[in-house]
Amino acid sequence: MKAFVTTVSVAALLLLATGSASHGQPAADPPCTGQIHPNPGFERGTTGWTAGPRIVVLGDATRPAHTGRAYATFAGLDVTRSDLLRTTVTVPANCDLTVRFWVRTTTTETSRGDYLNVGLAVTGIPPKTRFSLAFDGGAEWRQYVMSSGTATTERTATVSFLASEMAGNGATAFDVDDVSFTLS
Ligand SMILES: [Ca+2]
Repeated sequence: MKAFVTTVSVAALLLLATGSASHGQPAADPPCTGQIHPNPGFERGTTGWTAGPRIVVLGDATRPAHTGRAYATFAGLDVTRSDLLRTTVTVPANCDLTVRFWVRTTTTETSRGDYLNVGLAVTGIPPKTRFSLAFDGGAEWRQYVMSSGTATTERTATVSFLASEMAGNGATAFDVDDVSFTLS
């Protein structure tokens, strides 16, 4: 009886293995569609992100999120410090990755001091700052877009938000929400 059960288990395992093998066999390229980040709007805290402390916050009536309740916030404390938020996704071969994000800027500065550098690092391309935002970014949520371009091999893409502020001369806070990663 024991032997019989074992045989059945082995057969089931073989069946599973064969099933999954044939499933992945034709290796059809994954479709270049859809939003691929698990937590683009920070509603699940820092899940899917590497973040310093205090970056993800819950909005309130005076500073609501772009959508949902949560967003990421940087600087605005008028102390000398920096904060980093980043995440990495996989870009399948022959896919283009478009990253869209929203930023709201609250400032008492009248010239460039505190800043938020938004970088995109893609396999095979030197990392680059795509946006360097400062006090003049606007008090309403504003959308920014950047993309990876395509390649014939699978790549990783890392998006980073690096905020830097200096004490004195006013303060600028940058709020970030809905950082979507869409394949096309
Ligand atoms: Ca949100």
